Amino acid sequence: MAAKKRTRGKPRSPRTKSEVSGDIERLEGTLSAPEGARFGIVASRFNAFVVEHLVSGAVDTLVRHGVARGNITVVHVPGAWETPIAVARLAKSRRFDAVIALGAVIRGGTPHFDYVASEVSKGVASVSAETGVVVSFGVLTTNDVAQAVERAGTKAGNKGSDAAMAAIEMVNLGRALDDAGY
Ligand code: INI
Repeated sequence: MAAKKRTRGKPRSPRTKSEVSGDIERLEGTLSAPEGARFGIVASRFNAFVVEHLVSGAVDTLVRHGVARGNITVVHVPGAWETPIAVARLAKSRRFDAVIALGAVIRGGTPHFDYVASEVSKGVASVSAETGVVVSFGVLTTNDVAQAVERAGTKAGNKGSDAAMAAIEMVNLGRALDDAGY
C-alpha cells in the first residue's frame, strides 16, 4: 500500500526517517538541527555546581547537531520549584520550538525534596500538554550528590545533553507529523 499522501509538499530539511513496511507507516524525528528552530533552556541556580554541567551538555549537544548559538536562549530561575512558570512563559510566547528544563533536586533529610521534585515534574509536563510545545525534562531527582554528579557529565552521561537530543528529535517529529497532516 502506498505511503499516506503528504499534504504540505516536500519537507524543508531531512528531519524525518519515514519508512513504510507493508501497511505500516513509521515516522521518527531525526537528530539534525531543525531548520530555523529556536530552543529555550530553563536552568535552576539551586545546586548550580551540577546544573551548569547540564546546561553545558545541552548547549553543546544543540550546537553539535547544527543549532545556531543565536537560536538558543538560557533563562535562569532560583530553584526547580520556579522552573514551570518560566517554561510556561517561553512556551506560551510561541517563539520557541522547544523548551528544555534543567535542574537538580537532591534528596535531603526532610520531605522538602518530595514536594519540589513532584511539583517540577508535574508543572513541566502540564506546560507541554497545555501548549503543545515540545518540553523536554532534564531535571535530575537523585538520592544524593554523587548520583547527581554521575548524571551531569560523568559516568552516567549527561542528562542535559539527553534532554537536548530529545528536544531536537521531537521538533523534527512534530514537523514530520505536520507534513503528514496529523
Ligand atoms: N531546589 C532545587 O532546584 N533543588 C533542590 O534540591 C532543592 N531543595 O532540595 O531544597 C530546591 N529547593 C528550592 C526550591 O526549588 C525553591 O527555589 C525554593 O523553595 C523557593 O521557592
